[in-house]
Amino acid sequence: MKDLVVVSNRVSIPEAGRSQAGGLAMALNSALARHGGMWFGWNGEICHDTSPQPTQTRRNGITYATLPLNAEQHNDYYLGFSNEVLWPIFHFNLGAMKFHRHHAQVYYATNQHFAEQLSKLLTGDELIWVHDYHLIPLGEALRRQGSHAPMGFFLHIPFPSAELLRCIPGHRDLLASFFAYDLLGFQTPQDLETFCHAAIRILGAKRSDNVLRYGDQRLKLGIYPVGIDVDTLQREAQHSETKQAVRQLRTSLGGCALIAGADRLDYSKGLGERMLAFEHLLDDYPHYRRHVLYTQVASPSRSAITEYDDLRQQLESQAGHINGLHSDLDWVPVHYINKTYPRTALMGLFRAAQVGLVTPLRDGMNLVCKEFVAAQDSRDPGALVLSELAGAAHELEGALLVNPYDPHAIAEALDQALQMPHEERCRRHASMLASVRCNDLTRWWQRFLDDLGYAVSS
Ligand code: GDG
Repeated sequence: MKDLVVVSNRVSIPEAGRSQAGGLAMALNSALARHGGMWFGWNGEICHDTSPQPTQTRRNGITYATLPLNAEQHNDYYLGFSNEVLWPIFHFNLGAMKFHRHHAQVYYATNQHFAEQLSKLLTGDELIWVHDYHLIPLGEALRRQGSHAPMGFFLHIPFPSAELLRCIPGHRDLLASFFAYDLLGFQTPQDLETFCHAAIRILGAKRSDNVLRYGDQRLKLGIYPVGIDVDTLQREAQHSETKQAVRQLRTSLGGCALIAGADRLDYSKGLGERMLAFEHLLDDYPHYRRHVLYTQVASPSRSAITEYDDLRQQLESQAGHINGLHSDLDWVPVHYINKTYPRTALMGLFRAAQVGLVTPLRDGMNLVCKEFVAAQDSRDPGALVLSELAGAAHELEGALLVNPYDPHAIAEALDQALQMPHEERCRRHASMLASVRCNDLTRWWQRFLDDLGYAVSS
């Protein structure tokens, strides 16, 4: 069996006694534990070296080869081209794009540097799985280093239309670089179709079913919706009920219905529109005043980028405005929290909520809504209000789907969710839980690696 090499922009090495941060990290660790192998990427640090070198750490049979970024790479590759060009364009937000030719050059150079460093660690008998938009040209750079390994790429975020892609200077090269991989995975059928359309239209690629040919390169495409570890999250949510903080949260509700959201603080998550929607709920349905609370956790993210800092200030102002206008001495309607909580606390928050509010303006998948479903007590589940522009909307038919740009429509859906009869809540929740179980996290990585031609031992 070939060893597996996972490459992602960011790698967090598990530390003894500390719970693993994200579900996705747990999934990739479990894939690596099953196959043996290595996880390569940035360690989150910034250094002064011009050519940072990786260091290797072994944990539970997995090698973590991580390297720092230098200041230029951090500014131009990570903050610049990845997060001020690719992230906004791939989320259909042309207005947030800030292109600098030098950032694009450093993006390619950093991918080349990663490929050179990674190549030194490869034996030639591995299967390589590259993740996300920071590393699109990595496969091409590895091929230049002489790698013939089976190589797959998974895009966690949406793929933009050809017209938007064309706004990125150098988009032809970027698009062509996908063809260095053997398998390209997307979250939804729509992303796969927009990619094919762009490759055919811009590059003149030829399609036959889910295979694209460009010159002598052949690229297989597939759909792999990312899921969650349902059993673990259900256990955490149940267990959270014994925790004092969650008990205090329930007591503090004082009989009010709780609407809950928890997201990275990112303009793609539609947080401003959500605040407006909650304000419309209080204005248009005044009987909810003093009977409903909205708690929004917005965990800090990419704060070195101006748009993210502006959004933080905007949300503080919106929450302050709603509370200033609507609060009473014994009732504060919005709890806006700009910090990162342990995952168990989030699961406790979701379990205590009558409504999960997840309204990204665009999202590759969105795991929060799936986590909300897993956290519910199936005897008395909450309802989910979900953006129709999240990848997860393709799977969660039991959610109340809304257009995230329409705060009045979100307020109407909130009203419907708050009034939803018990029988309907149970029916919708059962359907969503079945779907979340069907496409769980293990199935995601197993299907991807199977399709990459790797025999996964069960
Ligand atoms: C990208 C794509 C795709 C949030 N606040 C806290 C916290 N979170 C956790 C959530 C969830 C994760 O962060 C966010 O995942 P999402 O899927 O919602 O969004 P992105 O971070 O944008 O992820 C997305 C995903 O990749 C996977 O392919 O679904 O579309 O954009 O797990 O629970 N976690 C903790 N504290 C917080 O305060 N511990």
